[in-house]
Amino acid sequence: MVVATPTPLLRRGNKKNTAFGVPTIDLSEDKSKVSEMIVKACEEYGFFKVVNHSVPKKVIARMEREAVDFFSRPILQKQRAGPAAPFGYGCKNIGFNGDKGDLEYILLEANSTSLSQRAKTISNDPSTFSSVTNDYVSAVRKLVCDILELVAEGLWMEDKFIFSKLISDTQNDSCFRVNHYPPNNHHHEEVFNNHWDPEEERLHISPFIPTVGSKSRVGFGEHTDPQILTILRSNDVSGLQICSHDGFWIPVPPDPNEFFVLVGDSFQALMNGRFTSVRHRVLAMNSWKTRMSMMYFAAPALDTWITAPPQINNIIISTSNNMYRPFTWGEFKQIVYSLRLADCRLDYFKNH
Ligand code: GA4
Repeated sequence: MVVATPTPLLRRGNKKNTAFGVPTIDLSEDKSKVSEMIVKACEEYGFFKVVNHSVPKKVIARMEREAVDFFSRPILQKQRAGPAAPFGYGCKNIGFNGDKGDLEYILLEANSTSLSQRAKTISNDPSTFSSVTNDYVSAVRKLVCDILELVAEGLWMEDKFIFSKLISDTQNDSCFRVNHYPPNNHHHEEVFNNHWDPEEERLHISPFIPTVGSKSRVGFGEHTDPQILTILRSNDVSGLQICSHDGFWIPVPPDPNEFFVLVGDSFQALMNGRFTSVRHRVLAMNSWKTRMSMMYFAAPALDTWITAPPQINNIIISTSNNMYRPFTWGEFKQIVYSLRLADCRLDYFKNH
């Protein structure tokens, strides 16, 4: 069990290490301290930022360049890599059940064989695209594994690899996504986004969303990620917001040099509710610049059982029963794709 310490584990509000209360974890600090801080952040927010990670700047910059290059192409060329069903190029349509967002994206399986196939439809130089993407994905997969090992240590688990082995497994079902949000001005839309459908305009303004003038639109509607962990990196354009446990939307200032980590539904289930997945969304605020973000969604193999290991239940004194019935990642994915973006998918697996 993590022993409560008198010093605050998350330096919230500390100007140097946090902004707007986003918990920030310095991976170069003392390991036992870092592991406790990560556990705390997963419990309190399901979200944190990591600094001093080991992903080389070059690997990030190359990936960014490939993605910028792709999105700058004419729509007809981009559509050759689509539709995203679920993998490939997608524009405005999210999933299969009518969700829409003010964005275009590429969604890729994060394994090298399918990547090199897909790359042929994405780039004029597919071997460069797939090697750059592979380098990026391998580096962030390593980051996920490091973080999952720190979580296991922070929880005093006997097996340090209990979570990370789900992702280092060669059969892992992780995916990689690059989202591209048009700037929030109509002139640009006409020029850059000539496939814009004005009839859908009404979908972009919701009464629940604080508007900046009348111009704030939903880039990516609120949802939780179904996987175990997500590693997000964006350029310097804002838009991401996370929902706190008490229901407040917190804007996350972008930081192109660092990574944000999001707890997904599967981690919530693996932790028997001790961690909760973070609801988040992207609003197209009054920015004149294009936001681009890349996410690695870390998921286990399809036949992996998602259920709290016995040691987890031993350390959660208050809940000795499983909150969710055991399910495989494959089974969960099926439910995920049958529902809408904003739905609470884990509710379908709740034990009553
Ligand atoms: C949200 C997290 C990932 O981006 C994603 C998304 C997926 C998709 O775009 O195809 C989903 C969405 C995400 C959750 C609900 C379903 C599936 C769209 C959708 C409406 C790739 C994922 O795994 O789940």
